[in-house]
Amino acid sequence: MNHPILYSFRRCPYAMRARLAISAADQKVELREIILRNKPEHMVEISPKATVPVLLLPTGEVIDESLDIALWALRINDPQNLLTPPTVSTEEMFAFISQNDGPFKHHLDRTKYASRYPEENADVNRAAASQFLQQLNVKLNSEVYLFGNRPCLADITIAPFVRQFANIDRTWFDNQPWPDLLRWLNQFLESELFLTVMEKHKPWQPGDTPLYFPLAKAKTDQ
Ligand SMILES: N[C@@H](CCC(=O)N[C@@H](CS)C(=O)NCC(=O)O)C(=O)O
Repeated sequence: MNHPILYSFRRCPYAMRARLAISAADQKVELREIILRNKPEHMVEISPKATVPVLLLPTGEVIDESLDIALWALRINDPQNLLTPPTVSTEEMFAFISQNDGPFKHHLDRTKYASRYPEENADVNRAAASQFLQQLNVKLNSEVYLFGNRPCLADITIAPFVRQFANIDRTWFDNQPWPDLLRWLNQFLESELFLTVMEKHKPWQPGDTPLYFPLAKAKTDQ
């Protein structure tokens, strides 16, 4: 095994975050697209908690938390300085990302999957999630990106979750008083980095020819 293996699911915001960082760091991995209801045995064997993304390194080490995968990639190569935001310390950036992964994701799930949480009020959760989005909008009033005039890890790790929230009801989302958030989200959705990591691939099956990422495009162009 020459390259790390990444188990991923295209639409999962955590897996997107891992692919975005791996792509920004230009680290070559074998990409194995999965279906959540039919996970590959090998993936579950190496990571029994069975969430995506999962990265298996050639050393045998398994990294199965999306932020840790992002850090693994960017600590090898970080040409855009995503780990060093212009206006805050790296620690402050991570504290902010944890607000996304904690309370915002909590309210996002209870808005998006309201029927799974019958005891919860979807409107209350939508309002709570919106408070976090208002905070992002305020940051983006004065800066192009969350922490300055260039993107950092917070932008690429939070944007997939804002996208997921926006897609619950895009018309409602687009009509909220957060123009700078909309500008930032749309810019992300149109970026080459995002479009590259959202290319569609068939689910992996044992014995398949390896599909390399992020070089998949260059490969098909040959
Ligand atoms: N904390 C994990 C969360 C990953 C996660 O929850 N991924 C979801 C998909 S978006 C998953 O795999 N869920 C398992 C399932 O649905 O079976 C990370 O950051 O990697």
